[in-house]
Amino acid sequence: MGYRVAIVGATGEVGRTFLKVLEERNFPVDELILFASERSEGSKLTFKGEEHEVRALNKQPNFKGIDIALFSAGGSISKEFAPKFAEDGAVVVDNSSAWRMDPDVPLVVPEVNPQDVHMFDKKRIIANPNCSTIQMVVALKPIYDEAGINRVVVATYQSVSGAGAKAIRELEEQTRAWCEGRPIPEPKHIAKQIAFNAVPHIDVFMDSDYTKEELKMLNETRKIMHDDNIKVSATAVRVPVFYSHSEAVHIETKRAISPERARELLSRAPGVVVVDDPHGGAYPTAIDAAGRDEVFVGRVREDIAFTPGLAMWVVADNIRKGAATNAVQIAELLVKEGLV
Ligand code: 11C
Repeated sequence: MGYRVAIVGATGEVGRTFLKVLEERNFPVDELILFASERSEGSKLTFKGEEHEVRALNKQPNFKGIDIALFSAGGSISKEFAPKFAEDGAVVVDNSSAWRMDPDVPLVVPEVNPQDVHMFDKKRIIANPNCSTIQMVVALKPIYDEAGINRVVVATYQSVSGAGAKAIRELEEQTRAWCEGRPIPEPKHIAKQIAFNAVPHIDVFMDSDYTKEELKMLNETRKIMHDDNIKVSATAVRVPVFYSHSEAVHIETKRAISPERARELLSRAPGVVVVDDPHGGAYPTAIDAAGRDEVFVGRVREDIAFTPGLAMWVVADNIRKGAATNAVQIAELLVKEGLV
């Protein structure tokens, strides 16, 4: 049996990747209904060799007959439309930050807290975490289970695709201008020039002087791990990379764990690939992870500053595992558990 699947925000970076991932993983789709803004109405996207026309979300009288709706159209669209889809019978998997901290909405990474999908019934909405959180918790989970975790200090190196297609074009245009000896155009979508730069400013600054992106890494990790005692101090940095976020993660564990044991646990962990032979030149980079669904971990070593502790380097495709793939995995869990 297949499902009637809707995609909201179908023409965006994540929306298009939903289509690819559903096709690649052969998700049982009986009917696909694509929604976007009025601007994209009538445009066509291909799924399994067939063209599907995009409908304007705001012109639909109702959303009846949809089993699963995958949303990636920004927080305000999710706030307004996710409850409408849910009321009309769909289970919504939402990629925005709109519902993540709602106590009645589970926040799920299938490799970490798959059991939480069962708690979707109050609102019929399941939230997909932020990309930088997803890849970090997938790598933390086996360490947490073995040795416990008190605190994490993380610096991120985030690709421009996290800020959408316009930011990808901004990096392209600035780079082209520099190569052609022209003045670099003023930044519009990233706070400062991103070509040949590193910008420690993702999302808005909060009263604590951390950014919202950085606080998501704290709050979402606590919710996913069901542990309000974990401390996460993040510095989120945009770098001139198109796809994949990289993270330098430093962990204070509760009990000692050797790098060898951590590597062994990580290599057995679902969704993780260990690439760790630094003297032989093997460690993951953003380019290796782009287009892949796994979380890549390398540079596992004893942390010098935290005792007991570990340091590691974690890389994943932010549009795939950090967004579309994780959401489709949630939909797969719903099917497997008989919840749709
Ligand atoms: C970025 N992590 O790289 C952000 C994008 O809360 O879903 C995703 C923001 C979010 O800019």
